[in-house]
Amino acid sequence: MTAADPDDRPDAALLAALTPIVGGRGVLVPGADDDRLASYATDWRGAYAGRPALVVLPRTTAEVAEVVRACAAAGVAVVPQGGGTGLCGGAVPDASGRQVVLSTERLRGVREVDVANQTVTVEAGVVLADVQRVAREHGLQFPLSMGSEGRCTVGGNVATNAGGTAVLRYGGMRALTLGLEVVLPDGRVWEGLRGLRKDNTGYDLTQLFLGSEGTLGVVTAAVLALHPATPRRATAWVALADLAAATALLGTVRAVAGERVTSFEVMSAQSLAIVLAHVPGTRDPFATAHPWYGLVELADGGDADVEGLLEQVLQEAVEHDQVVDAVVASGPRAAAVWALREGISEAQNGEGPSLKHDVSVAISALPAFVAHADVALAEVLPGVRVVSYGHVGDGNLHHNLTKPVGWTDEAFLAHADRLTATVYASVAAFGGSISAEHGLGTAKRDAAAAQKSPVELDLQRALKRAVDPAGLMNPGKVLAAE
Ligand code: FAD
Ligand code: 2HG
Ligand code: ZN
Repeated sequence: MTAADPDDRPDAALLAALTPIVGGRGVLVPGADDDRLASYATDWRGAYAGRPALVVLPRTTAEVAEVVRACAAAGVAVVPQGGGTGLCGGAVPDASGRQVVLSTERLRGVREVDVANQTVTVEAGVVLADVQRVAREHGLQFPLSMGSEGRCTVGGNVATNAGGTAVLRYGGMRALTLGLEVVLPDGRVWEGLRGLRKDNTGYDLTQLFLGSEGTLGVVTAAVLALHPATPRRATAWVALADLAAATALLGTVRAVAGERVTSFEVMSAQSLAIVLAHVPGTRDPFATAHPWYGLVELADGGDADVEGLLEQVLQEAVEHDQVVDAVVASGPRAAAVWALREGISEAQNGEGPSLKHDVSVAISALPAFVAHADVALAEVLPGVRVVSYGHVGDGNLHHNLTKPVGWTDEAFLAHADRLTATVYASVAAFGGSISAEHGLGTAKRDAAAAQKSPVELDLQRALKRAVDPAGLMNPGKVLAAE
């Protein structure tokens, strides 16, 4: 984008309408503010890029409502944006230069902590790690946890129905969100900030906005469910002969440790190799390589001996040939094995483009799914590196692909569509989903539509039309613009 490009000149009438609402410092204008504007035109990973007409930074729900109303009056589309860590292009404007990016970065208030009700009410721009910190300060925890937690926001978490590494025990954002405040596409505010765990008064509007990816309105605040703190933790890093061993081990862990199982993650040998190559300070806990690795975490808030419980799990697992080797870690050593797991996403960027496939199948079908997909992928592109890892306790793998060694990015990307179609065909063969936790954005919109029945698509389009008849709220995301 350059200041000289006439297409980049902002709509003067819209600018004049928005500036009094948010103040001069609350609007970024192409040309004048190009340096600051650039980061709002792309996602954090740099995988998607667009051209905003303007970037607006409201400070309150009332300002968000006025901004949305002004945009609706001008017939201008609004793209809600949180931390920009979404992996499907949902927060990025299109290339038209006519969409307004509405950033929630100045909506950072913690409105209320209700310790007895175990809830916190926060504004949409609060960063996930800050919600976790606030909960800790009150002797509680907010268990949503993921590699992007230092940047992603509550609004983004709600809008993508984010998952992460503790879904097995606590559920994802759907389970953790009790109420919402949302600015609707016409600028009206739906005030649904109820911290109720039971509320059967008709259609569940809160859940309607979970996973709606900014296409039904701008989430401005949320009531989140907190949980008792679980300071006692025990973490194991295990070597596995294959993925079937992982699913068998999951059964053992659950049988022995019950609800204390917080995380059950896996990563393939290829995933560990790229972490060791690209993440400084990491090292392989074992002397030799193994086909798969697992990370198991137990946690308790009382005085349960979780380390003893984990030892018992591992003993049973060894007896049943479910693990080849294992280390139990605590303190900094536990943090070191978590770094191996959390580092994969970033490490994969170090190997060039990552074809991301955030898929789920039934846990029992995971080994057969991977075998099926990998045979087919090797036929499409011999040497393609499958960086498979994820939340096996939820049946969710990130079956990502990296270029063959020595290939250029361009040569690899020429095969991208066929490779992705191959993974999706395997997902369909096993009755799975092509988006387990990241959403659709623009990246998976059409592939998801192709797998839905006409009835399901009709219902989804009808919902969109009912809430956003003018089609101005993040158009083209989740569903193709009509
Ligand atoms: P953005 O990227 O800004 O936006 C995402 C979508 O939400 C867009 O469609 C946007 O329009 C919409 N949106 C944002 N804010 C609002 C709002 N206030 N109102 C309405 N719509 C809004 N995801 C997981 O589920 N599990 C993981 O384990 C995980 N790990 C990750 C690790 C890394 C290293 C990275 C880079 C990403 C990871 N993600 C993961 C993806 C991402 O962090 C989540 O999707 C997160 O919820 C996005 O939050 P955000 O604030 O960055 O949203
Ligand atoms: C994870 O589980 C995230 O690490 C990111 O969901 C996955 O980058 C990815 O593909
Ligand atoms: Zn994930």
